[in-house]
Amino acid sequence: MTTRQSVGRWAAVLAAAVILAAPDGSSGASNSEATGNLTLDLGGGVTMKLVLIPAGKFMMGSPDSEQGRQGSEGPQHEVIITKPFYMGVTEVTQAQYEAITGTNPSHLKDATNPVEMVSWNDATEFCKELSEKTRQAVRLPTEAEWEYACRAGTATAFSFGDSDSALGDYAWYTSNSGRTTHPVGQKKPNAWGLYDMHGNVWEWCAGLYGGYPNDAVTDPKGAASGTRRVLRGGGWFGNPAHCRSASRRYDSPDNRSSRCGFRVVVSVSAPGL
Ligand SMILES: [Ca+2]
Repeated sequence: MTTRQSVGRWAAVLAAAVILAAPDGSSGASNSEATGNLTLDLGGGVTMKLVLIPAGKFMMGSPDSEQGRQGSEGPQHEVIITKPFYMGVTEVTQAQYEAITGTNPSHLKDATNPVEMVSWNDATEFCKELSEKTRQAVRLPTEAEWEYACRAGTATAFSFGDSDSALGDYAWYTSNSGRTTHPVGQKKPNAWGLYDMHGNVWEWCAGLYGGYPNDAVTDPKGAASGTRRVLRGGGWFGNPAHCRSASRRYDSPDNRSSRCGFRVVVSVSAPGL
C-alpha cells in the first residue's frame, strides 16, 4: 500500500470513528473531524486537547554536522510511522494530573504548569487510569513518535530552523526560564500545533533507551532490552543543545525530578489495519 493510499484509508476510518463516537458522548472523549482534534474529559471541568498526527516517515536522529550533537543521536535512519495518532498539544499539567490521580507531586506548583516529580512508572500509571476513564487507548509516545511529532516535517536542529537564536520564542530553557517551569502553551507551537516540545520539562517516552539501528525501521518501539527509559526535548534547566529535536537522554523508570514530565498520545483504533 502506498503512503497516500494508507492515509486515505485512515481518513475513512477516522470519519467512521467520529460517527460512532457521536451519538451519546459517553466515552469521555469527543472528536472533531474538521480540525483533527480530540478532547478528553478528565472530570471536574478539566479537559485535555490532543491533535491528530498523520502517518508518514522521517529521518530520526541528527547528522554528524549538527551543532551540539551527541553520538547517541546517530546513526540517522529512516523511520516509517504507519498509523496516525493523537498527541497532547501540551505537556500534562498539574491540574490534569490531579484530576486523574488525586495528587499533585510537583515541586514547582501551579495548576497550569506541567506536572513534574513524576517517574516513568507514574506517567505510565496515569495513562492507564486515563484510558479507563475515557475508554481511549492513552499511552506515552514512543521515542520515534515523539521525535516525528517534534520535527513536524522539518529536518533541522529545531522545528523552527537550525539556529537557536529564536529558541526563546518556542521554549522555556535555561536562559529564559528563571529556573522554574511555566504554564504550558505560552510559547509558539510547532507546525503541527504542539507546544513546548522544546523545553519546559523533559518528556518521558514509552520505550527502552538504546542504540539506533543503521537501516530503516517501521514503527520502532525502542530497545529490545535494558531498563532505562527515554526522555526528550530539554527543559527549564536545559541548554539549547538539549532542546534540539534529536536530543535524547534517559533515566531509571522510578526516578522523579522537577525537570521531567510527560505528554500523552492516544492510539487511533482501526481493527483489521
Ligand atoms: Ca517539553
